[in-house]
Amino acid sequence: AVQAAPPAGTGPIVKLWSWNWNSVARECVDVLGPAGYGAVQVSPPHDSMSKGGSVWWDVYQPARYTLTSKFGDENAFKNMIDACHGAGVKVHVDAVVNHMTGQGSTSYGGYSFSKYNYPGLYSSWDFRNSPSCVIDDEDYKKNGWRVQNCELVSLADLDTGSGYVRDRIAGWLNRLTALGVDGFRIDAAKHIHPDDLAAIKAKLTGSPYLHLEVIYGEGEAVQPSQYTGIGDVHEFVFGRKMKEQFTGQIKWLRTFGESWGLSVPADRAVTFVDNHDTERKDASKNDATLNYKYGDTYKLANVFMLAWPYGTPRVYSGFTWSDKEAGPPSANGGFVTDTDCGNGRWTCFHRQMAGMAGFHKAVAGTSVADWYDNDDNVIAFSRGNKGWVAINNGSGSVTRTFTTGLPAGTYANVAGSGSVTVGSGGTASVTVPAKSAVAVHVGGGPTPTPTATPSPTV
Ligand code: LAG
Ligand code: CA
Repeated sequence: AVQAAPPAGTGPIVKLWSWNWNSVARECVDVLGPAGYGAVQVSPPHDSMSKGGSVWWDVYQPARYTLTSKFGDENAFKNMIDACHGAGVKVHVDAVVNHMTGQGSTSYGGYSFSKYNYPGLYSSWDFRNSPSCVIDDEDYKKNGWRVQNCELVSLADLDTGSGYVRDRIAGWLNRLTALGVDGFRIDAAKHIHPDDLAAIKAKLTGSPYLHLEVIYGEGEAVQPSQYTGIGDVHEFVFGRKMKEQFTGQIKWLRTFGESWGLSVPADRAVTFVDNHDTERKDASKNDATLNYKYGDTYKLANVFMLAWPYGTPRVYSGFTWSDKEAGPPSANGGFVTDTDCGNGRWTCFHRQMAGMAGFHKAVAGTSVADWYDNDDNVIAFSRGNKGWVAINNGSGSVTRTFTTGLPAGTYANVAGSGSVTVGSGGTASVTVPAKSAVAVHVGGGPTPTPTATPSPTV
């Protein structure tokens, strides 16, 4: 199979994490398609061990490759794909293929299994368990073999060197492709040897877009660069840098790029401010990221991600939490209930970024120009003659005349409300309130109705 890179002008990925299939289907039609999101990444759809809805992480323990999960059945899954495709949105599936379960014996499909025994699918000899070993923290720096062949948090590690196992994994992914799935996020890709992953990829039908979760760690034995020949790779340094900058001074972002020590080149990177793992990290840890609890700071970091040219951005949208283990809203023994963006249980953060999804799509292929900063926490830049953005991460409102690079006209602020009027010289007087952003692009959003006294503010 050939790696299909997203074509220029494709909208960003949105990860609707822990959403059920019916809710994703509705969101594709109502919000994602109209906003210009290019793809939606959904949670693992396989049958998994079940903790009755009390935790979120049960779905990272596959029990069987059937579409019987807490997010809905095969019909709901298929309907979701059709609805999303109808709205112009591709569907990416979270593929958990490094391992099976580490505990328990109840699945959402009501099937019996144990750690190294999955009737009809895998038996003891399909795992690297004689003797079994568990990955230790020190292995990451010292022993790449153990990172890929021992158990990740005691989860039964599949022998991905075996032809039988590779066939089962490829068969599962190909079934999803046959149902219309367009791409896969490969869970724990760092724990699968690149040769094994390449061999599985060679058995895939069609050309699904692959993005691999290979978490960068300084000086580690397994590096993202070992995987960029197989698919795009998740850029974990990006989120760490966003936290550092947006809790400091954002003027430094002027030079943001590979020279900052990012772990994946721009044309191979999937960038994100946070994901379901990093949002739960203790804030004191150096791999912790911003998350929805940071409010406007989080929002501004996402605006920057969607406005700055680096990789394929992915907006994250999960459920609200205080207990790090707690599962999504559910009923009837753990089945995830329909998303309600108004009940406070879901962040629905991607809706706040809907306008910026369109911005990202509109400015594809253009370069950064017209940089401005106030030597502190306000920045602005244009993207060719297609778009312009100002980000105020400071505590006071800023009003000034900016060079926008845009043709004269009035544009809707897709990062907030109000509009910007650009004069014939490409300049505009704009007010950017504290902790907010103004973003405008050619062809984006409805042209706002001019008011009696055209106000060039937000
Ligand atoms: C991932 N990427 O590589 C996922 O993004 C991450 O969320 C998964 O961990 C992990 N790899 C395995 O797919 C999550 C939780 C773990 C949880 C695991 C399996 O962060 O805490 O482990 O899913 O459900 C749990 C218990 C462990 C236990 C393990 C096996 O927390 O204490 O050892 O289950 O029984
Ligand atoms: Ca492995």
